[in-house]
Amino acid sequence: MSNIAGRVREVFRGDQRVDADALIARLDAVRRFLTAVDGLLPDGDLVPAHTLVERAGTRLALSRDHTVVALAGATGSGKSSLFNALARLELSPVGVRRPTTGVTHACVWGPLEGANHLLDWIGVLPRHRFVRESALDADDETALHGLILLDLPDFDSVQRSHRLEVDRLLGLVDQVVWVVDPQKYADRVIHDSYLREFHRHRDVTVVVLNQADRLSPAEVPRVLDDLRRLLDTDGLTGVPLLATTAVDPAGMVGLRDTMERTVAERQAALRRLAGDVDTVVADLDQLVGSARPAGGPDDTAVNGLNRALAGAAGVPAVTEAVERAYRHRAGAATGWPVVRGWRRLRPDPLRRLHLPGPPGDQSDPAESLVAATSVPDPTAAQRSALGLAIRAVADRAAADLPAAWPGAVTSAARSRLGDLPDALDRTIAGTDLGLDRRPVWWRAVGGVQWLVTIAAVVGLGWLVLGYALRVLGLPALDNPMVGAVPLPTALLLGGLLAGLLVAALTRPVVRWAARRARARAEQRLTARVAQVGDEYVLTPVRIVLGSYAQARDALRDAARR
Ligand SMILES: Nc1nc2c(ncn2[C@@H]2O[C@H](COP(=O)(O)OP(=O)(O)OP(=O)(O)O)[C@@H](O)[C@H]2O)c(=O)[nH]1
Ligand SMILES: [Mg+2]
Repeated sequence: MSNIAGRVREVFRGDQRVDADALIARLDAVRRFLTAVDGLLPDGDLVPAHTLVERAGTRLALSRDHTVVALAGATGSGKSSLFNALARLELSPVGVRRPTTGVTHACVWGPLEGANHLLDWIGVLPRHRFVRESALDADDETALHGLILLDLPDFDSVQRSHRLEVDRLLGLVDQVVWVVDPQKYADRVIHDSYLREFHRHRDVTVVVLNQADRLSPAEVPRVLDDLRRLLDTDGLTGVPLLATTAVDPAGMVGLRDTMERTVAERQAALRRLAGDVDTVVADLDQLVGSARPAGGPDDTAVNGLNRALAGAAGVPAVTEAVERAYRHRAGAATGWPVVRGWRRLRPDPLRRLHLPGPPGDQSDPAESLVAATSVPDPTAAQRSALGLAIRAVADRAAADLPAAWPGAVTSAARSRLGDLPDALDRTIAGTDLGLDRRPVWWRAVGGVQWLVTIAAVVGLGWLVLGYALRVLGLPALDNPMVGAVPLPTALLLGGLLAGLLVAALTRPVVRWAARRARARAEQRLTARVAQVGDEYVLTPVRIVLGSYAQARDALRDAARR
């Protein structure tokens, strides 16, 4: 019997050592990943990673000297029998009524104190904890010191609570010994719902074919071969597969040896967590992919955004007003003095938009910090153009990112949309439109206009005086002559003509200068509006792209075994 029951079909495969520091570094990388994607990816996709970080931290902090091994399997496969056989004591009731074990039992090899915190965390009730340590057989059991063996309820149970308990514990233990029996070893439940799920934990998986004594010696290798084939299909190629007989001490040798090796290596906890990191990283990989993140939103999209922002901010209306205001103010400064006053009565085009009026205008609203302009609100078309431009920025920036990210990039691009109108208005109000100083040439032309007007007025006065003297019969003054024309007439006509001439010559210059002022204002406004776009749209997008890059790097670090 012993040659069959204790047979080890495959030597323990998980001989790759896991370095604790490297594992901690991988867990840190998962933590960095979670920080980077916080609020950007759906929380539901991140639950396993959060659970891993939390569990691994606790497991490593609790005890690295203990190895928690669970016996899991279908009801009646012999878990409790194996548990008792390994403990060499009747600790967990073995029964005929199925299922027998309803709550997890634990047996600790070595002092219980050190293991208690671990068992509290695992959730084994104190009355189901046993200590396998006595003065009589202390030496026999030394090789298993540090082992915490768990006898789990059945996972295929009719009792839902059993299944939940098993699922919970399988997430916490360091190693799992799957117990199957000759009748049910090929059951779909164990393979589809459990073993296959554990394929990333091959290093901490052992499968035993229990009740081997119920098979003939010739049948054992055949069943083991069949089981091995099934395990290969489950993705568990190479896991240790043993035949055991719980009712015969000789049939326990192989399993006992395996347990002793596991305990001596003190690697199971680290390997299990490393397998958990592998699983989490593999699942997260599709969220992050290997796309090289763009450095930032691309130029074409940004130019489109700036144009749309300028439209929504009313830049064309303001620049139009700048041109008209220039003409208006230049006209008031250089025009014929007689009509200047009348010109001044007409409202300044910029003041009408509640933008800076002519220099010296005391009621200037732009001087207050919370200026609000009366620039017309964006039209529906401008608003939708802005929406499309923001979308285009997000789409282009996220073009190479995996499916989980474009949504986050778009949300970021739109995150401050509600603040944009005010920000744009403040920017327009605060932009120096370049009209706050009167050009010197306005003053020069204005001075000339005054001179010629004074000349005309003097000429007119002189003529009126001469006429009055003549009417009153008083001796008239002798008018000096300029060529053939009397001086007062020359002054009047010359002054008037010169005024008209100066006005006519100035007009095209004013128009040209007004267009230049408009172009300058447009340049300044566009630059300021682009800054708003950068702050309110592009920066949030860049932050998400930065988070993506961090997440990708972190995941790459976490994947490094
Ligand atoms: N012949 C033989 N019988 C065994 C062996 N292992 C267990 N049995 C018997 O199989 C039955 C079930 O054993 P348990 O140990 O209670 O099985 P279990 O897996 O703990 O079952 P649950 O607690 O219901 O999940 C009992 O009658 C055991 O005596 C074995 O290796 N050989
Ligand atoms: Mg049992």
